[in-house]
Amino acid sequence: MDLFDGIVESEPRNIQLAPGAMLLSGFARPFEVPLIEAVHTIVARAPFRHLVTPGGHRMSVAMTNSGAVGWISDRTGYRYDAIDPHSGQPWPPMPAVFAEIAAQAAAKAGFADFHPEACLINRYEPGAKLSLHQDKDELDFRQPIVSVSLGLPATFLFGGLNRTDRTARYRLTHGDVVVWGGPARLAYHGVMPLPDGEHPLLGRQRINLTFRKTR
Ligand code: MD6
Ligand code: FE
Repeated sequence: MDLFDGIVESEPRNIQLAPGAMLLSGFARPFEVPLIEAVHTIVARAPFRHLVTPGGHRMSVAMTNSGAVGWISDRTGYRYDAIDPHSGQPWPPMPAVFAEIAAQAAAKAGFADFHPEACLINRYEPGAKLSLHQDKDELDFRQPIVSVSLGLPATFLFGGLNRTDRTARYRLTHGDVVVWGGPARLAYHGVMPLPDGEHPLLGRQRINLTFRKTR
C-alpha cells in the first residue's frame, strides 16, 4: 500500500525534474505491446547478462543492448562496442518502434533531431538497484538521453552535478519516459532497490530502455 494507490491517472503529466530533465508520464504507454515484443526479440539474440564493473562487482541489474553499438562494462572499464562480447556478433538492430518513440519523446522535451544509435536495456528483478552514477561514456553531451520505464514501478534518484549533492526521489511507473539533457545531462542519478510486485504484462520485473547518441 502506498500513497499512489487509488489515484486514477487521467491526463499524462509532464514534470520538470530540473532544467533539462523532463518526466513525460505515461508517454510510452500507447506503445507498450510493440515495445515489449521488441524487447523479447532482442533478448532472444542477445540475452540479459550481469556485467561486472571495473572494480570487480557483479551488477544486480541485468543488461543487453540493441543498435549499432552497445554499452558494456568489464574489468577493463566501460565502453560502447559494436560487438556483443557474449555472442561475438553485432548487437540486434534497433527496432523502428524504439527509434520512433525516442525521437518523439526527445522532441516533446525540446530536443529536436534525436537519432540514437544505442539502446541499453536494463532488467531489474526484485532487490536489483543501480548506484548513483553519471552517464558520461558518450562523446557529445549536447545530445540528451531518453529513458523508458516498463513493468514494475521503481524509485528514481536524481541528484546534482556532484555525487554528494542531495537527491530527490521520483516514482517511475510503466510507460513513463524521462528525457535528460542540457544542464542536467551530467546529473548523478540511480535507482533504489526494486520492490517486489507483479506487473500484468511483465511479471516480477522492471525493464528500462535508455537511448543514447554515443558518437
Ligand atoms: C533506470 N536509468 O532507470 C536507469 N540514465 O533503470 C538511468 O541510468 C538513466 O533513466 C540516464 C538518463 C536517464 C536514465
Ligand atoms: Fe544512467
